[in-house]
Amino acid sequence: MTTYESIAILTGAGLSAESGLSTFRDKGGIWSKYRIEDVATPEAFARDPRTVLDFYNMRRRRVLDTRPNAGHEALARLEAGFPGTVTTITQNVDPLHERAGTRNLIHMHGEILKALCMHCGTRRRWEVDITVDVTCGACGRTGGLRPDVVWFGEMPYEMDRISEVLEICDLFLSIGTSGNVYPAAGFAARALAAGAHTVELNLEPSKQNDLFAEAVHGKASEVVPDYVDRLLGG
Ligand code: BV8
Repeated sequence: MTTYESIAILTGAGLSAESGLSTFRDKGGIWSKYRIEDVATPEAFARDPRTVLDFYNMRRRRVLDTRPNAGHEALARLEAGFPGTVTTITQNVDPLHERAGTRNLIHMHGEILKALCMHCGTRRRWEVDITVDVTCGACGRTGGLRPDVVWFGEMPYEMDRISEVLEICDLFLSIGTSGNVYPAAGFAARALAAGAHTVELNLEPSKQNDLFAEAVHGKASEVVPDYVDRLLGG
């Protein structure tokens, strides 16, 4: 196995599927039950905050007692045992990477267990339902609290830091993502252009699959631990 110095990992909803969290575009996925325009844009929140808040309240309740699976645990083991740097960039808003022990983590689409006040910009940990009449503890105003997640049409978080990571990585792993949502879907091309070895670990080929030098298709709880064992010389 080549010795790498800097590993960039992109994860998506497929990594959390075996922890019981729905993916978005698989059969029966979230976008087969809800329209993005109704629940995952700032315009939807302005037009009908109750529907948007209920959508995230339902998903937040689901993550409260969800456990990481062997895929998350293998990535935490990789970060702990790899001699170079490992940066995990997740599209997921669930806390499963942290619960597995990953530390060097970028939640580019935000976190469902945090709330953001649209009036004063305060962010805080938030594990209960958000309703339109909740008052912000910082500014005292109501009606402005939303889940701290990045909606369609909003700029993902920490894009400058992500660009640096993609620029210097020599191994790029894409795990559990269909490669539909930008800018995340463009990361494989950027890693490839920077000279990285690109690997897809996914149930099936993603939209970006021709950008990967290597692909292992299967369940994350199986293919990710196997690949991490190979990287750690197991
Ligand atoms: C931006 C947080 C610009 C919320 C999410 C038209 C109008 C507006 C925007 C656009 C437009 N056209 C294009 C865009 C850009 C848009 C976009 O990409 N749209 C797509 C639909 C075409 N992107 C944006 O709007 C982004 N912002 O562009 O801002 C800007 C510029 C300057 C200034 C200001 C703004 C923001 C996008 C972020 C949206 N938020 N999530 C929430 O979670 O509710 S995106 C959402 O999709 C989730 O984060 C999800 O993770 C992400 C990506 O989906 P995947 O993770 O890939 O999940 P999916 O179900 O698709 O696939 C699962 C995969 O796993 C499958 O391949 C499956 O085979 C595999 N799998 C399943 N089970 C397993 C498995 N693999 C392994 N093991 C298993 N067991």
